[in-house]
Amino acid sequence: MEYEAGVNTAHGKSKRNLYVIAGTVTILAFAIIFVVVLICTIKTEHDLKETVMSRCQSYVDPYTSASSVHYCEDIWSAFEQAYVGKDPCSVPPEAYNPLINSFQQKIPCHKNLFWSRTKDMAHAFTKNRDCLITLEDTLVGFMFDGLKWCSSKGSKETFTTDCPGWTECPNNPVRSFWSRVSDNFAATACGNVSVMLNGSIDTPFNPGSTFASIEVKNFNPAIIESLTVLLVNKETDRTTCSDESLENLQSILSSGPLKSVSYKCRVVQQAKVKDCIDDQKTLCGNCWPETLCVPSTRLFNPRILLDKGT
Ligand code: NGD
Repeated sequence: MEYEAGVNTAHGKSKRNLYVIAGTVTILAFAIIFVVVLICTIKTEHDLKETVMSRCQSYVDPYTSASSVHYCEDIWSAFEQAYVGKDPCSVPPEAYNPLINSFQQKIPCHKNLFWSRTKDMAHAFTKNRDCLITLEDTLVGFMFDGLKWCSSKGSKETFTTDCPGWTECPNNPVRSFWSRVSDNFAATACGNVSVMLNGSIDTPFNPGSTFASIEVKNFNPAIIESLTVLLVNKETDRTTCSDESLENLQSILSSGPLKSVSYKCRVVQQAKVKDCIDDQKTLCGNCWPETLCVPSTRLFNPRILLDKGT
């Protein structure tokens, strides 16, 4: 009997121990998950701000003796106002108006290069050449290119994962950002501007693209003189300036409010663009003859034209 009682007590104790261990493990697991989620949440917000701030400072620093930290902090605050605490499908392009108004960067006339389905080529070109400038070479484009962000209704946080995709809902924070800054880049473009289009796809001028649906629509005919299409063809491509989609672009320009904007089109071999990227002795104007491009000298640097908005 005594033996049995001893066995029962020992059995009871080990059962209790098991419960205690299981309970502790469960609590620990929840605590670890909670800490990991907390760190991830703080880290994503911190990572985005850190990336954006360091891009901003690296852009602004070489051209100012004052600290760029406050300048970039102000831009970051104006940016956050657009989407923090909002449903990630209810952020319209106008939500970025405070960002647009938080600073100014004047792009000299004849420099704007728009692109559609030619991002890498356009950027490789402007990285080595000062004669043209894409949106992503301007401060606001440079700060946010390739990044993702969103928040949620009533939240104070910024997330960089599980944000709506480009086509998931039109008024998502990233798409609306690019719509608003593209609109501004186009609306302020002056003189002879260019667009690099892709001759390897069926519709180089695609009505659904940001270039067609936002940038062209926001051209200001009072300040834009001409648009030159640089139609980039690979060796085997046979796309010409008579492509139907380009004729549509031409007719958009020749009728309606943009009729004072003259239209030009050049077929440019991809290999020629690559030569121009690699060999900087070729003058910009010779990369696609007859383009109204000034020689590749450091006539200006857009960065020094940064100014605080009023
Ligand atoms: O269906 C899509 C999609 N469409 C566009 N994009 C898409 N992403 C998806 N996941 N799904 C995004 O827009 C993607 O990041 C592309 O790299 C980018 C540009 O799309 P593209 O090549 O079709 O060209 P767009 O004409 O729509 O817009 C380019 C012009 C150019 O003159 C810039 O001044 O509009 C300005 N931009 C717009 C959108 C995004 C720049 C960007 C950018 N830097 O990410």
